[in-house]
Parts: sequence; structure tokens; C-alpha cells
Amino acid sequence: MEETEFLAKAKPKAKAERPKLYKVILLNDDFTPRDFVTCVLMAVFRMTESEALAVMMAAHRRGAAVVAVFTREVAETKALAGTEMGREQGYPLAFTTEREE
Ligand code: TYC
Repeated sequence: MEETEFLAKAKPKAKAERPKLYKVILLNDDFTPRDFVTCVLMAVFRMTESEALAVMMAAHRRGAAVVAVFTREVAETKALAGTEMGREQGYPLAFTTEREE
């Protein structure tokens, strides 16, 4: 290996990459009870009852609401956990994730 090549590879990156962030989005539906949605938000996203109520009502009124923003792995895990809690009770409750700009 030539010396110049070695130096190029050994050089540390000037700046740390900033991790990409992902929104977890709560989707409204006509079947999941409001208090169940509120409980899922409290359990999965560690929200207070009033925070959870506000997000649940935003999704109810507008069709969807951003719950929170995380790194990809955390966003996908939480979206799946919330969706799964609904499915266990036979509800169509759904969370999705979306890359932040
Ligand atoms: N729209 C539902 C109802 O009236 C409640 C609900 C709110 C469901 C938000 C999902 O993301 C949701 N029972």
C-alpha cells in the first residue's frame, strides 16, 4: 500500500455524521376507541395523559399526527409496538414512520 493511500484511509472524519431522524405518525381510523389510543401513546411513547390526549385528538381531527421523532431503529420499533398493541385487541390502530427532511 502506498503511503498516500494509507494516510487517506487513516485520516479520521472531520465531522461526526448527524443521524437521520424519523417521525412516528399516528393514523386515525373509525374503530379504535379514543381511550385505548391514549393508553397506547402513554405506554409506548412515555407521554403524560394530557400529551397523549392532545396527539390522539390531533390524529382524530386531521387524519394523522406526528407523535415524536427518533433515530430510525427506535422509530420503527415504537411504531411496530403501538400497531401491535392495537392488533392484539382486534383494532386497526396504525403507526407509520417517515424520514424527516
Ligand atoms: N377516530 C377514533 C374514534 O372516534 C379514535 C382514534 C383517534 C383512532 C386517533 C385512531 O389515531 C387514532 N373512536
